[in-house]
Amino acid sequence: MRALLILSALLGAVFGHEDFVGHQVLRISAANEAQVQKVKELEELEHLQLDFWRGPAQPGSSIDVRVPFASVQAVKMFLETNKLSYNIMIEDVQALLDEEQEQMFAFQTRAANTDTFNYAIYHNLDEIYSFMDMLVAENPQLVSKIQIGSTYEGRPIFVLKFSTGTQGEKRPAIWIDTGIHSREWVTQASGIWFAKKIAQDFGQDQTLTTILNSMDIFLEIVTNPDGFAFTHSKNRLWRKTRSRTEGSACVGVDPNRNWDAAFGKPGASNNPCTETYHGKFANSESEVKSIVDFVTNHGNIKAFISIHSYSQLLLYPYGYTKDPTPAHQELDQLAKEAVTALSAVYGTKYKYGSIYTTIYQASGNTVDWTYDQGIKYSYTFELRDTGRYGFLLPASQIVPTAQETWAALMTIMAHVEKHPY
Ligand code: 0X9
Ligand code: ZN
Repeated sequence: MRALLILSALLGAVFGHEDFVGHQVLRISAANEAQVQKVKELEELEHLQLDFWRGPAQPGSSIDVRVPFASVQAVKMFLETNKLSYNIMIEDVQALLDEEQEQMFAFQTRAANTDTFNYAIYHNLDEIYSFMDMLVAENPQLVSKIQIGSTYEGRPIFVLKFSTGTQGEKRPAIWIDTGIHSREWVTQASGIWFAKKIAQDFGQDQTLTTILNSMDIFLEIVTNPDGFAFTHSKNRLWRKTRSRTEGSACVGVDPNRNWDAAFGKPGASNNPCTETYHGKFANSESEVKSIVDFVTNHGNIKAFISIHSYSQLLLYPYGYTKDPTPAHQELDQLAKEAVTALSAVYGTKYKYGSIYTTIYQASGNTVDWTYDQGIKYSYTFELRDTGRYGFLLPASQIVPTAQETWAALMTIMAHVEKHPY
């Protein structure tokens, strides 16, 4: 084990992994609007290189921020001076990353098939792409793989199609994507588990079989392949795409601000150096445009579910405005049923509501666009946890997270199947 650790440290040094030694994640509580403003001032101080994991949003909701070692003192001073209370959620980010790496190396073996595949550890892009090929090869009657486009760096973008229909037929369909934000690793890991679950339960589970007898399911596990590859090779905490912006040294666009729904309006940033940069124009990111083209060409998608982490939320449109959608009542009721089913599995508590009212204003986000395209059942999840580990959820929580999320997904999918529109 020691040897492995040393080896991975060496490899990290050779290949130039970004290191997070001494970085801390602080949870700040801003009780009133004035305090929220203070935190926003802190956010403006670019030299501190802060990475906001959550918020700032409404007063009362907590704010999680990763602070590089060199800024820890200054940030704590700022908070104390401004009477903002905080606690340390993660003492040393690198220590968690080392543990994560150790797990990945210790249990990693090339699986020969999807039964021996290890669902309880994190996998890299090659492993996930070969998982998809194995699943297709094992279930040729049900599963196929479609390439919907290529990334900025030239990687293929794949979607798994689960269908009992005939070729060329466009049945009403359910779309699920995971990993549009590359660092949200529990989402891609859950996507893998969902894929196996669908293949396994078809013909066994009555509800899923009924769904698949009239509808197709599309599942995009790695929605931001360049970003995901980068989280493995260079920077575990990379969120955006990897596209270059002319005139800026900063890389990447937030693929959850790049959609053509109130694009560029409040709730996104026009600064390429921020984590919520919306990009030069709507659909500038090929990872987004590929989905837009797919959805438009398909024309019969009835539910669109985009999966993120973390915070334990089930959200629906809008994010760009506080105004409720015409479908508000039904979406809210179904969200309530879905989180009830989710909680029944392991007791995990979820909140639900519109994006705007539940977290913060977010323009150009995925599900606002899909809803405005006429896809009524547009939902987005924020999976585990509520911030103890944040984006660095231990691998031991992958399978439980996927299982409970599946209960919520089944609730939504069964409702969609029963309510054609
Ligand atoms: O800021 C975001 O894009 C989302 N939070 S995250 O930590 N996953 O980046 C919130 C925006 C709306 N929520 C979802 N689309 N899940
Ligand atoms: Zn996200």
